[in-house]
Amino acid sequence: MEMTREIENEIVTYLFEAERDRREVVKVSDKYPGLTIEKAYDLQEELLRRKIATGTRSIGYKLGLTSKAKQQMMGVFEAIYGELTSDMLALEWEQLDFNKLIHPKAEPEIAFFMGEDLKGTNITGEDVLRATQYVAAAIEIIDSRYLDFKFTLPDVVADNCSSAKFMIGSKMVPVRDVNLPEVGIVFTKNNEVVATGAGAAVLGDPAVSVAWAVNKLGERGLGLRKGDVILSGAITEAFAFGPGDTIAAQFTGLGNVSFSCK
Ligand code: OOG
Ligand code: MG
Repeated sequence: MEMTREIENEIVTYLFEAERDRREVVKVSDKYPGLTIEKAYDLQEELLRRKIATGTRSIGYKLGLTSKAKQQMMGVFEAIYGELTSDMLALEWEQLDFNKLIHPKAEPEIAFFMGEDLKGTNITGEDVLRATQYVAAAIEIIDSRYLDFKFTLPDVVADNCSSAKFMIGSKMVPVRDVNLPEVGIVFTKNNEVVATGAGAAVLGDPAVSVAWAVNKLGERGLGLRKGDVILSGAITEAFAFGPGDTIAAQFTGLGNVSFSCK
C-alpha cells in the first residue's frame, strides 16, 4: 500500500498521542505492513518536528540495538538511531515519576559530548574520538509506546527508538583518558547485581557505534553538532523497574550514575 502524506501524518499523530497520553498502542506495522525503514526514519523526523513545536529542543541522538544482549532481547538484529530532546534529560537527584511513563526499562550506556560538528558518510571511530570532548556514564530509560514492548525494526524507528528519559553521571571524562571498549560496567537494581558488561559490547567499541550513527545521519543530510549528546547504545539488557526501585550503574573510570523511581 502506498503511504500517502495523510497516512504518514496519521501515524505520527498516533505515536505522538500515545506518548503524550502514556498509552500502549498496537504497533504500526500491524496496520501498515509495507512500512519501510527509510519511511520509518521520515516518520521519526516528523515526530521530532511535532515535539519541537511543543517547545522542546533537539539536543542529540541515541543509538539502539548495538549490543548482542539488546538485539537478542528485542529480536531485532540491526542498529538504529533516535533523537534526544531537552525534555528527556532527567536529573540523578530527582526521583523519576513512574506515572509519567508506560512500562519503562533502564539500561547502562556511555554518553559522548561533541566538541565539534561531525558529518559525513565515511566517518570512523577515530574521527568520532577526535570530535568528542567528553564521555560520561549514563542510564537510558526506554519506554516503547507499543503493546508489551514488542515491535519490528520499522516500528521501533518510527517510535523514536523507544526513547523516553536519560540521565548523565556528574563526571565528564576527556575521551582520550579512557579506553572505551575496556570500560567495565556493573548494573544493579536495589543493590543487587542484575548485569555486568564492558564497553566492547557495543559494536566492539562505543566510538564505532557513534560513527555508525553519523554515517546513517549523513545519508539523510544530517550530522552531529558541537554540544550534542550521543548515547552510544545499551551495554547490557534493559531492566524493568517501578516505584520504590533504585537503579545504579558503575563504570570503571567514568564513575557512577543512579536514580530512584517514585
Ligand atoms: C529499542 C531501543 C534500544 C538500546 O540502547 O539498545 C536502545 C528498544 O529496545 O526498545 O535504546
Ligand atoms: Mg538505549
